[in-house]
Amino acid sequence: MKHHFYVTTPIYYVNDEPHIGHAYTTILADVLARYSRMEGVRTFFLTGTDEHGQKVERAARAAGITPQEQADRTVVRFKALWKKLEITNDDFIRTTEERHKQVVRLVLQELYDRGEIYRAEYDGWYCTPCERFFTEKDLVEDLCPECHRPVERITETNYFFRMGRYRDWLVEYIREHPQFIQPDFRRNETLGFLQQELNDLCISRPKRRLGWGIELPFDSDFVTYVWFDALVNYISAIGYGVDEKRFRDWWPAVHLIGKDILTTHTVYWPTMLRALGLPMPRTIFAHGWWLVGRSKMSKSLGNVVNPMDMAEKYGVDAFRYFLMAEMALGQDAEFTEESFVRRYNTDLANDFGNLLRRVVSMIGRYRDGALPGPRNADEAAKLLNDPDVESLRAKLMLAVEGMERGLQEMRLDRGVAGVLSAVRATNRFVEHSRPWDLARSQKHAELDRVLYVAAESLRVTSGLLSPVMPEKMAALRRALGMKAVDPKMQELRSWGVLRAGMEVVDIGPLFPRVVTDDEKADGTASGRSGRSDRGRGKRKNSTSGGTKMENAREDESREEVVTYDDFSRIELRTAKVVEAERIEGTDKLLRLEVLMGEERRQLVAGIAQHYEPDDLIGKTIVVVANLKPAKIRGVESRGMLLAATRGENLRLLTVDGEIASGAQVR
Ligand code: ME8
Repeated sequence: MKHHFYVTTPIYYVNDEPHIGHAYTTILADVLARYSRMEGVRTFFLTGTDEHGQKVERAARAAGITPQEQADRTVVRFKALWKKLEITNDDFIRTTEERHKQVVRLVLQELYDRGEIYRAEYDGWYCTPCERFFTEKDLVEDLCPECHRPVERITETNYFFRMGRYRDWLVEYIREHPQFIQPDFRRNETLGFLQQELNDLCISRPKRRLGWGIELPFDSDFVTYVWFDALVNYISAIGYGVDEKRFRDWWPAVHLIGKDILTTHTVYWPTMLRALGLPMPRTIFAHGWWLVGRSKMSKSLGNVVNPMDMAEKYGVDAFRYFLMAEMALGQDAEFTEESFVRRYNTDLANDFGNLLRRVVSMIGRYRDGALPGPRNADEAAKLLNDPDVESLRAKLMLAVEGMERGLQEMRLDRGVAGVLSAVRATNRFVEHSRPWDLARSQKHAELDRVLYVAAESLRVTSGLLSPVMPEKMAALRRALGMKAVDPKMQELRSWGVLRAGMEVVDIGPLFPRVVTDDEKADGTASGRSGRSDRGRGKRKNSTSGGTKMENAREDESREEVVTYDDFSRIELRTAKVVEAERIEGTDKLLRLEVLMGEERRQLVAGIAQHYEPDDLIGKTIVVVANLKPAKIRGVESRGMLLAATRGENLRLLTVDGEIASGAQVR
């Protein structure tokens, strides 16, 4: 087991406000830090801002303010966003803080004294947006190899760090430490870069060209190159050169970065550390890019996603969940609001929310809000004699292991998917066990077992997701009557933690379904929310607090109820039959062609023993229009007609009077 975990994000430039890319790396670091704390590992999580250099100076000039004012204004936006997004960083470092500047000067002086930094005439190509020098052969079609923008020829005296001498050592180190640069293909990218000669690094800027930076301790005509300054944050924040004990306590770190800053982190930084005689970072993990649709996010395209807006609109935890579940770490991922809503509705509102609603409402209805089940560990263990319970417990343990593996392999998306699959298995377990029938037939022990097992599943799955959705999962665990809302991994590996008698409270929908614009256009939205509010009686809508479940409604106690939300997902429409024929080789099936408004559709219906094809032509029937298409005897059916049946008798549902085909049925 790791004995400590020091995780960092890049420190972000303060030339502009934060966007979803910044939010992503920071949420990722937060989630990893929270899992680490959950494992009981001592954890330190650092983020901050990169406040020197040309980018910030330019932004300040454009705004008519000083660079320090620019930094002071923007840093507030970052800090406010991290607060909103429930980020639990232990420190926030700004490169304009004295504690940082002091260490940068110390590092510079140390390297200068040891001959690792020298002064020389420089002649090269400079890319202002990237703030980097390139040699002639680095350029791609005379443009910057990184950002593909024009470069300027610059000749000036500068200070250089002897980076080139560490090339062979670095190649060797990377080869021998597969964990050092992750994922693999990024390691190969760095190794590819190191195949060419490695130049020394220009680490100064003459003040006459750029004033906004940390002055070199050995030459007051120069300031420090912004990258040389910024990278040092990872050690200045933990007391390098100032508090040696603290520094040794935390270093080395796991650095999370985007793929855009791979070279600075996997070449500049390791060589700087080597020159200082310090150990290498444990891992540098470069994640992929969030694209908006298929495009890169950029101000000029006007497609920058504002994380604050998303969190406001859909809730912080749902936003965190989406980012973690959607991106396969290392790869690029596409952000669209549509995919966000789809995942939210499927995973959270339907699967997860549904399980919670079922468990809470049935415990309220059948057991007056007190969790039934085992009173001690022995009784809990006995439940596992039931093969269905044991199989569900095994699935939950798979989810725990899957999450642990996901964390090790930096594939959080897989860890999260494993939890959702356990949630779905629990929903199936409930459906299969039919607790509403057990209640009706007074099978108390069996009913108690189902309710308890489903609640245990919620305990484990909510615990596993709590680093991703801290606030919602804490609310859920409180709803189960748990005091320990911040779970430990050990608890999640155990079975039978909940105890009979715990007070289960209804906190209303944890993830209210998002009604899409399409649904609104259908006119179903207003009906839905109006109805569901009335149907919910005294339930509270917010996730805070909660009322004890005691006002079960009569009609709900008869059997498993669906909410109006559930029902309204089924799209019923009128359809006019325009063609009908028997399907060869069967005596039950008819193929129908129906008109639904402008649309013509084919259906397959098992009504051949009740209707002659010709009798159907012209009838206006009712069809489930959004049923997943299926092939029946090789014939595609896009929808299902409704019929009333009893015994052998079957009669189609038709409409009482004239109405256009395609009309909504409610
Ligand atoms: O580079 N998708 O700061 P920066 C995913 N100050 N992540 C993204 C992203 C996107 N579309 N856009 C940005 C700097 N990021 C330097 C770092 S560290 C010593 C100095 C994230 O404000 C990603 O983590 O440009 C990327 O590496 C970082 O923001 C760049 O932030």
